[in-house]
Amino acid sequence: MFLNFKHTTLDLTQPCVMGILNVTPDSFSDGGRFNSIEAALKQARQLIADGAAIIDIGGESTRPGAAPVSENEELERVIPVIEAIRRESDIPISIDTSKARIMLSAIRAGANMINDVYALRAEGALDVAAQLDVPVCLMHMQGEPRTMQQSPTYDDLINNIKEFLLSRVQACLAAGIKREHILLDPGFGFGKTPQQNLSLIKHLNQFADFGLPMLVGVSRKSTIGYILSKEVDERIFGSLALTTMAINNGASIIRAHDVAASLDAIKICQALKLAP
Ligand code: 7PM
Repeated sequence: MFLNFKHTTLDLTQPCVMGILNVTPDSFSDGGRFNSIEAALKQARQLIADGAAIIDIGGESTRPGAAPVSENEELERVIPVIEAIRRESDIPISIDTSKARIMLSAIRAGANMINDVYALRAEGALDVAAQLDVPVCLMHMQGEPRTMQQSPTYDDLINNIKEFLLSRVQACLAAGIKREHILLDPGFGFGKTPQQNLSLIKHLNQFADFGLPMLVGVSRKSTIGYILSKEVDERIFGSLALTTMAINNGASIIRAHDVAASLDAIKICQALKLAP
């Protein structure tokens, strides 16, 4: 399977890592705008050096529990960083947003794909994504980021998520988005209990029925903290264990903070798969 960006192609025959670049006021010591752009750029260089195939830039409008961010604020956070990375690298950049205007501006500024935890359900998002003609990742989420962890319920977890993803794929196709541009994500951590999150990874191969590449984000998430009783900065080994399972069950792209470590895990999975 291949993912076609405007100027490059990503070979998904072997799984790859999408490195996370958070561009939020608290993710970098905020000594003014220039400093925060410089800090983000430095982080991006590290992700690239570590072997990221894609950089995912998010201005935190979609984070679980996060207060909504205004459109202008999100633009001011994200666009200068995209431009700065583009000045020195051709690495595919993904914009993590649910807002149509951010998608449009980000792609104009040099981003190459859309990563939307809201699966293009926000006003105007479907049409803008179709117009932009770039790859889109459709993620499953039950409820809204602010409240989704309160009491997630499903009558059949895997099938409910499959039905949702199928309906979003159909909406995308009807809007004119190319099938080759669609990626699916079951939404680990988005409106699911720890048990439900684990089921997702265990049964991930069921989402392969769509024949579309799967993206999975488990990196440092609270389900790992729940199992291991560890704080967010101590979850790297737990993240790698889940990454291994996700890869074995068919994931093509792993969205992660710890790119070098994730890539090692992926390479071991691949080597094992090819072993006699
Ligand atoms: C707080 C809680 C801050 C959770 C940030 C997060 C995914 C995503 C995120 C994912 C896709 C994080 C999450 N998670 N996009 N954006 N898939 N496609 O851990 O799992 O970064 S935000």
